[in-house]
Amino acid sequence: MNKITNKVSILLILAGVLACQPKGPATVTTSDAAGKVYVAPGQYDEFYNIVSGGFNGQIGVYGIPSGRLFRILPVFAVSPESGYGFSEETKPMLNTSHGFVPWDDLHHIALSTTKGEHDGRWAFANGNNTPRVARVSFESFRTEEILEIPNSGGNHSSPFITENTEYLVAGTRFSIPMANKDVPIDSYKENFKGSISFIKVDQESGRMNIAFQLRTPGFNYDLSRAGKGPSHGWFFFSCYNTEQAHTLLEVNASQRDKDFIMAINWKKAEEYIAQGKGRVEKAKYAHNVYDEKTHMATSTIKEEVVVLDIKDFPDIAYFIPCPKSPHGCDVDPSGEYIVGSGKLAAMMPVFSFTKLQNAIANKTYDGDFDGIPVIKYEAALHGEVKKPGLGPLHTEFDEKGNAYTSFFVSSEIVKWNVKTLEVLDRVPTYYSIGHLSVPGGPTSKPHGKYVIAYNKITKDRYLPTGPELTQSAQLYDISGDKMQLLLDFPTVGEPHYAEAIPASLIREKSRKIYKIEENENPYAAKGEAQARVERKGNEIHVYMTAIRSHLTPDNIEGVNVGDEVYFHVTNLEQDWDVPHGFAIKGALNAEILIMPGETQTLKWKPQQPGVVPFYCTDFCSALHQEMSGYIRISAAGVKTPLKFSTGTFE
Ligand code: RUQ
Ligand code: CUA
Repeated sequence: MNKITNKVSILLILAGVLACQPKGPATVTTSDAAGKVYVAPGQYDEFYNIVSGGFNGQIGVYGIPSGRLFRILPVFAVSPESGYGFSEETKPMLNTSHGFVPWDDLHHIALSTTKGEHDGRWAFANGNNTPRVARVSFESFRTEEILEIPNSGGNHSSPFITENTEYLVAGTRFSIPMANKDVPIDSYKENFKGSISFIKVDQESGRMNIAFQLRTPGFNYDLSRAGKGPSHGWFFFSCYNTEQAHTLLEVNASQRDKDFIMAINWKKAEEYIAQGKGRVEKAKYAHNVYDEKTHMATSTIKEEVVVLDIKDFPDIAYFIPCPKSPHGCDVDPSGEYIVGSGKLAAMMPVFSFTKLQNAIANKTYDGDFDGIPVIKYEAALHGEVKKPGLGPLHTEFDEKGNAYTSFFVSSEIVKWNVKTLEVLDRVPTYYSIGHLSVPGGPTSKPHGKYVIAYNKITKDRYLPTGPELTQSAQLYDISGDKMQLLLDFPTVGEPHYAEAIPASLIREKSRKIYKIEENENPYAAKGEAQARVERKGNEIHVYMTAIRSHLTPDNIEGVNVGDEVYFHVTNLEQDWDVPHGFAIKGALNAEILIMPGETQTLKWKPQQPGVVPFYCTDFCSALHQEMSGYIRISAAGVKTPLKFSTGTFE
């Protein structure tokens, strides 16, 4: 669209908004909706939407209500945009006990909270396939830490967070034999176990470590939520495949009428750990940390975890029966109600935390499973939402006592009242919604206003792009009695969970530059006077600086085929939004992008003699095209003297 038609359509939209000023209830026209999502040029969005990228291993950052994409944050995937996972400094972030794993499947986002409310410190996310959790800083919008989770086979019920970010949990989706035991698959019932890790978060630095693991019965742990308010100190997990099938789960894991929600008293578990009752087990897992001062990541392999077997500690765990193959397991803002969403059930049970506590006190049990008490269904039940829809998955909440549940099979969002359990409204989604998000929806204090649907299928909603169509989100206004569809917006990757947070909690603290005098990277050149080239055996270290619009040094000679060349590029700029890039022909990894004040390193192995150009890849000034240089490569054994310079020219 050219600028003129663009202007015309904006005017039409605005005219439309004016033309349908409040004329009675809820008749919605397109232009009314357009007015609600229109963020005029130069204006900001009200919310950040932090959206998982699913199989791309990244996080997308969008604005709400506009749906504009601001940034793709690489987490469990290498990034061709920033060089994350390609530069020498960031490669260790993707190290695991299996080695370098450059691609994972990211499902869930958990934003840090204090007293149950968003605090804008960090976002956490799970690597589902090679079990890991990550922490992203809201100052730098970068992945600062990745912790591998041992004894896990699919890190799906992860990460979920306690009220004050004391712990994240990471529960295994698939049970496995612990300690890599080689056993027959059909010995599932006797040999396979579940595992739930409690990851302690340091309140200052955000650093994560596995405080303890719970050993749990062998079935599947799908999703989770922490208690809050009165239920703070508890965690709830949806469990399926309590049939303990190990083949054709689509049939064999759907036999029982009810599976479970597992209620965990983590404060009790914490006490047992403090009393030294945990047993130390060997395990191997990587802990990777990115240091903002050295601009470098390090990877450490850890060797042990502390384990509590829940069957040996009778007051840690209880099972609540929940019909049929529950997926979402969500706790309302008051902390009193726990919603179970049985994918195959025709109603949705809502459990009461108070009733659960009474049932435990009175031992209103229905036998046990593997030694863990099973609470009588009715004893913990607040009530059932009758005939809400087909295939309930996830529930979020607003600030007015309403719940919003996604229904995959009937492709809709259903609004209902948490106390009365009455269905209030329903809207179609296009198509097959998975997760949904109300800003602040999982916290004690929802911000409300919108619900966003993250759909699994888009079919005919957008211009086609071959066999793979864009993934998509949809924004609905929930400020009135009826939900109103406002906007479709494409997402990058497959969105699973997402959270939305007021921009005001993050915007002001966004980092602009790294101070050059605080740069502790050992390969930094903190001024052009420090730029140099050094040979150490067959390693060539180029300490290079970048500032508009030249690289120093930009002429290098005396390098041979067989050498390994490390370009350590320091960006000397101290201005916001002036990264420089670096690329050299034949680099087998990638390019790098260096933020103001930062040092990043690209490794390059010349393979033949000649003169090779390198240049800046980020259009940084009118003379960006001039920001380039040459390196001369001599054949192996040729003694060309080592020489470097900038600016000598006759
Ligand atoms: S899941 S679509 Cu991986 Cu969170 Cu429910
Ligand atoms: Cu620096 Cu272009």
